[in-house]
Amino acid sequence: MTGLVIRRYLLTMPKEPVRPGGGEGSPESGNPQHEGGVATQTRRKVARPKRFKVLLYNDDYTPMEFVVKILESIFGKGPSAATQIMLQVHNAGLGVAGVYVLEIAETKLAAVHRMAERQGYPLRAGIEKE
Ligand code: TYC
Repeated sequence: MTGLVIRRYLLTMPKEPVRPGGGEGSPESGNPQHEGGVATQTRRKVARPKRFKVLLYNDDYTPMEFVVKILESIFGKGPSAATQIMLQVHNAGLGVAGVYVLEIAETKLAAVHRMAERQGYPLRAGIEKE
């Protein structure tokens, strides 16, 4: 895919340097520029969004069925995956409910806390950078 795009850029490169400070050929746009007749390609780095794990922690009071329900309703897990993750948390002390970009992870975390508080369960959850 990238190879095709670069080849296309080379075919469509302007003969003259582009206007200073912008336009399609500026470094910001990621398009090619001419420099003394030599084709150069300036490519901006595309930021790969950092990802964050939403973790669930074990406790002695939150019912297993409730944790499964949280994993299904907030994290979109099917019954089998939800049960596996719940058991992982129950047995190992913590487990990963899902991995998301920060804003989504924070929203899911808030949803977990809200649901647990409403029912009066001490379920703990947190976010950790992947
Ligand atoms: N340990 C709880 C119980 O035995 C179940 C549980 C699982 C609680 C996962 C919290 O994140 C949790 N009822």
